[in-house]
Amino acid sequence: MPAISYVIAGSEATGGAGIQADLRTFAQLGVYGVGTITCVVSFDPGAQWSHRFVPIAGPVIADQIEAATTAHAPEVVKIGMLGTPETVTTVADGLRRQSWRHIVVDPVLICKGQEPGAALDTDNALRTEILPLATVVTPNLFEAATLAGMDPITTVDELTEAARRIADLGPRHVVVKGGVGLAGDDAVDVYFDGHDVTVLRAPKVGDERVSGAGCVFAAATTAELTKGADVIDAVRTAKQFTHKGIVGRLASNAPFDAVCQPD
Ligand code: PXL
Repeated sequence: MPAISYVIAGSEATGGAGIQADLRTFAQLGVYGVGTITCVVSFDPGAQWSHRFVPIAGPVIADQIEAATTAHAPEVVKIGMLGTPETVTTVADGLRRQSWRHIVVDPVLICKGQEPGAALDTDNALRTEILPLATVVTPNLFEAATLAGMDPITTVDELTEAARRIADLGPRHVVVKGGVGLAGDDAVDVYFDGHDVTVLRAPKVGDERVSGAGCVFAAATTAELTKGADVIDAVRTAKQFTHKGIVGRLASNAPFDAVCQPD
């Protein structure tokens, strides 16, 4: 029987990020992917590719969670974009219905199509309702600064302090991704397991953000945890996998490249 990885996330219609990237990553890493859709993001080619965002109704999300978790017995789940406070509550309720070996949370905080006040409510709901359930959380620089309340973060020491503060919100394992936003030649991530800090480095590939990198990193971590890896090993594999996907990036008619694994 194949190992099953479950993802609860948004659809991103160009296919580079969101649940499309998650399910592709699961397949590439050899686990059977099951997905629940929380919202639909369709960039608008007629308006500078700005975000168009449509949430899925709460009861429809709850039905999907019921179907997925009743048909299968997933032990490891990834949480991606949720998008509204109502969705956060629906997903938190769904997660609490069973026990999990791991809940990996990619704390996708903003969507440019959303009105700022609504986005803040979603951020707060994520912090209070989802982060306490997480075993692993993978914020990028911006998300870490917001969650840790320490904007801006400009050094590895500050990245480490942010990881400690985010661990205080509940998750046992925190990976803060410096990415291209932190100065230097390397993409630096800080992993904190509640006791020890490990700094992970890989050479930066250019200095443009590549769409889907955060989704792929958290999905790869989820797949590796599903297969039985320790968190630090899962994170190391995910970083290598994401690095390869950034090198193999896919250009399109959209003004951003997307992570793409080489054949
Ligand atoms: O990469 C973050 C992200 C996650 N999930 C969805 C998205 C995006 C960015 O656009 O649309 C659905």
